[in-house]
Amino acid sequence: MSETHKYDAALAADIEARWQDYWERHGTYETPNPSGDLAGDPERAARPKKFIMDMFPYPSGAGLHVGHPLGYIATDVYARFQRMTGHNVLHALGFDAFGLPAEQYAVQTGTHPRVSTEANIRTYKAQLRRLGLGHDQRRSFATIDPDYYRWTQWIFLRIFNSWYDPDAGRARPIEELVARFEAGEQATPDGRPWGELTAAERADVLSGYRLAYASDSPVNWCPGLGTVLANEEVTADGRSERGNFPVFKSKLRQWNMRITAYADRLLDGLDTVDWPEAIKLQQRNWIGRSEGARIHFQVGEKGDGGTVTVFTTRQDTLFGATYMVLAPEHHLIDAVVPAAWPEGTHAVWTGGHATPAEAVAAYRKQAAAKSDVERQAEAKEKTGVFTGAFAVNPVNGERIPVFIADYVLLGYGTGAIMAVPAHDSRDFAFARAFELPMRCVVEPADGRGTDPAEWADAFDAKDARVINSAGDGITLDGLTVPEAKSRMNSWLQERGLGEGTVNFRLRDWLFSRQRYWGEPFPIVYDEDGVAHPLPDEMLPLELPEVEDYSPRTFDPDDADTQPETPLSRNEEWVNVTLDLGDGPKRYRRETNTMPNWAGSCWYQLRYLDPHNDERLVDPEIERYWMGPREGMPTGGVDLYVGGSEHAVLHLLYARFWQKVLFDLGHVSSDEPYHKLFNQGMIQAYVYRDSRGFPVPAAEVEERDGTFLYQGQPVTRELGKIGKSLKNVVAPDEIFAAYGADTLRLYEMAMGPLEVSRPWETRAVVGQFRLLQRLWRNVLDEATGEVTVVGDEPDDETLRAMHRAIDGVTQDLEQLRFNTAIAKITELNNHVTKLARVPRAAAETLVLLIAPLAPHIAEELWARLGHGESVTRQAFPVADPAYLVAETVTCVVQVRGKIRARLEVPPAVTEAELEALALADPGVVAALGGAGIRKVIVRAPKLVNIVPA
Ligand code: ANZ
Repeated sequence: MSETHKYDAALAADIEARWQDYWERHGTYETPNPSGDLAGDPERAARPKKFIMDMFPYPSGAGLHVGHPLGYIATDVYARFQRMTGHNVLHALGFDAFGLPAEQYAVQTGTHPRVSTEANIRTYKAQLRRLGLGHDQRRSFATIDPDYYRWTQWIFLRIFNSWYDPDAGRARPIEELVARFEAGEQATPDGRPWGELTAAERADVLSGYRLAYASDSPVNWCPGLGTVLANEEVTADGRSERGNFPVFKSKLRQWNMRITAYADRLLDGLDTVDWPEAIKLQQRNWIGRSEGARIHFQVGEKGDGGTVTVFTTRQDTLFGATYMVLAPEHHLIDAVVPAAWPEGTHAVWTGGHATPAEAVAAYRKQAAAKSDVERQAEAKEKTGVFTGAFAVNPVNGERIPVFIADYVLLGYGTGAIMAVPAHDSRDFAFARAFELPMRCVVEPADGRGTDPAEWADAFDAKDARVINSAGDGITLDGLTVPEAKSRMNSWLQERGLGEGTVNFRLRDWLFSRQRYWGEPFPIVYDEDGVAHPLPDEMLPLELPEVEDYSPRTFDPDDADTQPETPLSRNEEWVNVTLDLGDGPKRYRRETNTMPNWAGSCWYQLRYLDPHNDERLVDPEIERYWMGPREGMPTGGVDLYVGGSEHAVLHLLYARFWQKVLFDLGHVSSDEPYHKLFNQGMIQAYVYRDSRGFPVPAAEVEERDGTFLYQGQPVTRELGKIGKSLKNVVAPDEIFAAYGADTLRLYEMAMGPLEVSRPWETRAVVGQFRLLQRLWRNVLDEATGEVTVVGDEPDDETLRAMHRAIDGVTQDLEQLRFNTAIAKITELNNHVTKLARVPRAAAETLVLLIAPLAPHIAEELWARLGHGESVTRQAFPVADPAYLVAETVTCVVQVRGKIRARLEVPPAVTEAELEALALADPGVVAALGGAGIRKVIVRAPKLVNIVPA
């Protein structure tokens, strides 16, 4: 116990430590489950519920800085408010702990990643406890716990053992597909009966359907990190998001998740969730749905080069296609390239090469060195080379030259386009550079003529009419673009020349990494290389304890390297004898590990039923906390708070897993997170010296508006908080100076939660003073005696109390913590002015501030004589009688006779009052159309009108 009774840092520390111990001892934040303890408590079981979640932390070696807890404090305040308004609240926090950063830190420091990760988790837990966060500790876990990742592996196996049935629009168990093959209801790719395929052939066929599958396709290979990466982990300029190393396309056998099967559902689901529009938009763009057509072109004189299929969103412009472009990596190129340049080949088309083969080889090499973004840049000069081959435009039989050019990407559509230079700006620029013909097929409405040779750029008005488009059995002239598209689709379809289609930008999710610190795949290979899932009883497949966990990395710029998995170095672990149902056999384990996104794809479910080792989650518990309900048809967590940087990574992956689990009947909610809220960032000042290097922010002095470090002037700007910018403020400093309640209040008061805000250590004291004033409103600092009195509050105080209750309730419900604090401050200031503080006013203040500053609220509540924790006290409810604005009665006289009484606000102005009086029907009648000589106004009580 502190010696004095003044609310200072020492007393705050003492109060906070005591209440944190109390909460822990009493399990104050433990939340029962419906099938467990709640079953015996019908009153509690009948309450409404709220599942409130944060994006869980990745515990780094540096511990928390003041920017980290912003979201955690916000959800904690909201969760406390919901408890006080009678909800069963599920609020817990686990740790995301596999992945590259932990592993890199381990490699740097030479400690095993498990050791350093667990130490980091301990530090985080202590810091979070010090903040007074009300988490249900029994529901905490880390993704690296074997009894957690056992279920990550179990889900992987469910995904592996299922396929997406497009007719049913959902995932189904793979055995149901096998049954269809066996019954002949579904044809095998080469038409042979299922029974005639070898085991390896069957495995191959199924691999083409499974939602998790291994394939040899071009992947993002990052030699600098020694691992392959998902598209989502590669920056717009073709480097690794982590480490900023070059990323190359390389053909490697890797695991993938068939997230593309869910493209439509992932789009549609966005309409059912309550998320910021900006995040929905990012997901929509990432999924990138385009409606268009596939059109087949014969290549070579008599179709002898085969068929090249293009994807276009402008099939209405097929008559304007004057050449074709393939991505330089397109697999058909080698088959179409002739031995020599055709007669009369334009000199600019050959790139100065003697043969088409030489030209193609040289160009491919040049293209391989560029990232997709560089290749697609609008402004870039268009490059390419003629393949020597021609294709036939199916709509008019025209021979058109086939080029390769890097502005066409292999990974989009079909990797081939029909070029319509008059109506596509990239094609226009290319056609100009290579002197290719252009044909206008959509009427320019802006006054320009129909000869593209005269134009400065392509013309693409989509509401215009089609021209120059009549051919064999089809005329588009005069149609609008949408009409022409649909007519073209039917024409193509009837002749087998193509069909309308929907293309997605989304690619399958590359799911294996060549790292040690991740979940091992529960997959083994037999001697024919066929992948077998481990049976559920063999889970978890634990990560072996190894000496050498370092990734093998390479020269970051050497694209020709090959990854090596650290797990492959442990021969005893890799080569095993297992009985998978047909007797003991030798197998080789998969040595890749899962990406660090795997653990966060389903963690919301683990909070629900954290110790279940029989099943993923008890269905009754899942339905109670996450199931669909009124206004939430797809169910999900009630509130999920986290940074917007996860828009297309974690949030897309987690939605995908949830949907698969939903389809397979393991959960009742089709979406994992119903309401998403992105908190802003806490930024801090960064000071730089004359060379531009950051200097320690804590040592900078301000003098007359300039900033000095060791006597030298430095510049100031706002930036992220971090070690590299030398501006870290640790929460521990603020705890020591003011305590956790002040830190919580300060972070919540800084501004609207969604807005980024600058940290200013000197401003923190403002919230400390609020708590000191509150403290003095309840008790005497000198003696520690409670000073409140039993008097009924006066009218003005009652109004102030109920206004605050009403405003704070609405603000907390809407996550407007800053304005809630402003209203509490206003009431506190009002109470400070009273000579004697009525108990009712003091208790209202304590209850209102309890979600925000729970320690001082507990202490004051106890000192006010209450035996129970404030945590589950009812939040005060505003009495509407005190919310109506005060009015006074104004008497209106005409010729000295009372003609009307008006209810007006006390602060009404003379002009307003005069206008109100003259408009009153009683006054109008009394005047009877007579003019007015004089109006005497004594606001707010009297108006006297003298008629002419
Ligand atoms: C002919 C055409 C005419 C096109 C026209 C556009 C305008 P979105 O909307 O992004 O789906 N395209 C198709 N595959 C490509 C690839 N692999 N690399 C680069 N470009 C590709 O864009 C679809 C359009 O982008 C397609 O429609 C195709 O060009 C081009 F007046 O075909 B269009």
